[in-house]
Amino acid sequence: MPLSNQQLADIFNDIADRLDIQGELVFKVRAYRTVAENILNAPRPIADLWREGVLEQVPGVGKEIAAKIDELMRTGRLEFYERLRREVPDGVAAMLRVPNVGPKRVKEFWEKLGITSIDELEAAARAGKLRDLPRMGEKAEQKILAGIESMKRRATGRVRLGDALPIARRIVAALRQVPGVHKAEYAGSLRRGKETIGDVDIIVAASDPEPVMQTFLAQPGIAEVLAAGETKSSARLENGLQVDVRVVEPRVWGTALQYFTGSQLHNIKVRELAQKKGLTLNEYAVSKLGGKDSADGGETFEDEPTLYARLGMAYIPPELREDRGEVEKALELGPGRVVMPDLIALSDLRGDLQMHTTWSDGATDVMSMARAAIALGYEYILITDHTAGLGVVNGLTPERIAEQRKEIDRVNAQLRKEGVRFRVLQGAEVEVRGDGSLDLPDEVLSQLDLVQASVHTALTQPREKITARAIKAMQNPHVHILGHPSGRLLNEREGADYDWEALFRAALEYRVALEINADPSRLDLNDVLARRAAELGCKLSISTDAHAPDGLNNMILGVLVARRAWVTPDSVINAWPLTKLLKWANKTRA
Ligand code: DGT
Ligand code: CA
Ligand code: CA
Ligand code: ZN
Repeated sequence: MPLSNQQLADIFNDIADRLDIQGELVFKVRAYRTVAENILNAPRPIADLWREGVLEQVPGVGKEIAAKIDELMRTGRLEFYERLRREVPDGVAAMLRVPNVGPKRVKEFWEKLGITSIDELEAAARAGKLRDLPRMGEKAEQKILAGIESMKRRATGRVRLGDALPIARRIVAALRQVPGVHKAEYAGSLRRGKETIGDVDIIVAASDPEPVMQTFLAQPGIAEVLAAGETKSSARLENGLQVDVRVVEPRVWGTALQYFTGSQLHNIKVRELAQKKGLTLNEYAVSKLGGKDSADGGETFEDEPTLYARLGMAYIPPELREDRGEVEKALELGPGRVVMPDLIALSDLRGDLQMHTTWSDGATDVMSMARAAIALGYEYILITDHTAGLGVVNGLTPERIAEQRKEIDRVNAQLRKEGVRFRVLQGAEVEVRGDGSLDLPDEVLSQLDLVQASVHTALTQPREKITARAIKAMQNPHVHILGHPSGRLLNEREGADYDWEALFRAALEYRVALEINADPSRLDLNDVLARRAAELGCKLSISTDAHAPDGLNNMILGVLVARRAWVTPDSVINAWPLTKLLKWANKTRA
């Protein structure tokens, strides 16, 4: 198969990119770009010119490049290019696609900070590690972050929950400050805690919409105003996220919030039920079917619980409103009750069981993570640095695990001296190798308080193989948690194709907890899988995978996933008191 003009152009552009990152002379880099451009514009297939021996007819193609095209056409590969790809890794070259990031910056990120992928770049920007580089600063760092978010949105048109939530909270907080505003809330998929968000829907209760709209349209980060109406405005933010703001009268708050929270399927189900009771329902009111227009006759509701009660239903938390059985349940329970009253909440969590420190690829030491966790009100944390097998800088070896234990002991002793009731536990995020074996020996694993095993590589193995691999890892009696089970990255990469039912049954049998990883790019297990796992009786852990103290704040994202999965605190191991957790960890296994 001869290469197409497009394929050739892509290769030469890629060569130019990588040479550029290496700091190659400008004219050399430009020569490759020019050739790529001319190949794309060539009126005939380059393969034909090659067969005819007239490659040099293409403008910019001299002896050297003709030889390269010849090698590519003959062998399908180019030694020069293969070497360049080894020298400049794919992830490094990929960073050029980030807006406001050019070859000079890529070179610096790579050489000075060891960053080799867009994900690492994103993490570094979030951790504030880019700002101190030459010609950077905080503003440039923020721009790069917004650029990455917008790239990730472009893939699906949807923004990750973790990217939308802080923005929506900031805008809602600003709107609540506006004089005359009774209530303001984000609704839609964001209020339901969905893993990705199409757009943000904000509802405001106020008698005078004008100052609300003024404040909204003056928010920082707005790239474009899409609509500026009296009671509804829309804007597109710099990261591509669209935000709609609607102002309603305070007396219709309950119906409006319910309507715009959705989901659409949930609302359809609720409306059908209302109709069976002879009622109609819209964003303003509940009215008698066949009666007068709701505007002049309907019954209004100032909050959601009274609205659901009027329809003969228990209150339904927003995260459950997906028409996955919640409406039936609400009818069964009836007015005045709550569906899943014991649904897990952020305040139920007593610790965080996945985080990284400078012992592997984290940003800070053990004590810094401990202090941040104490400030969040936790009772314990599990430090889970990477093992050496993943090839991250600094992966843990058995020797370094012993050294780390000493540091953790020192931290615990110091906290005890200060009278702080808090325990740092030692764990590790152990690599599950391609064959399901772990990259630390059992005698080392047995010394850790809790062990998390994670599959990071060869996620595309066929279903049977990867399922058997994860199950084999779980069979190791020292493994307690399977980390980010699917390995998916939101908007970026599909997860592994497991036989989930088999995986969950194995988790149950070998008493391994499955993680809901709260990292904004993971949320893994997802809501549907986590619900099934919990239903089968599997234990879960909800953890942030923080690589810096700030990352611990992502816990809410995992909690939202767990709530969408109908999870209660009894099945979440880090909602348990420390003594119960350790007792469970020390279980002897047959
Ligand atoms: P998204 O933005 O795609 O992540 O999902 P949602 O659920 O936020 O949907 P969106 O923004 O289109 O609409 C917000 C809510 O408005 C939706 O969840 C339910 C409510 N709604 C009620 N009836 C309708 C309808 O007929 N069409 C649409 N689009 N939304 C409706
Ligand atoms: Ca929406
Ligand atoms: Ca919307
Ligand atoms: Zn991991």
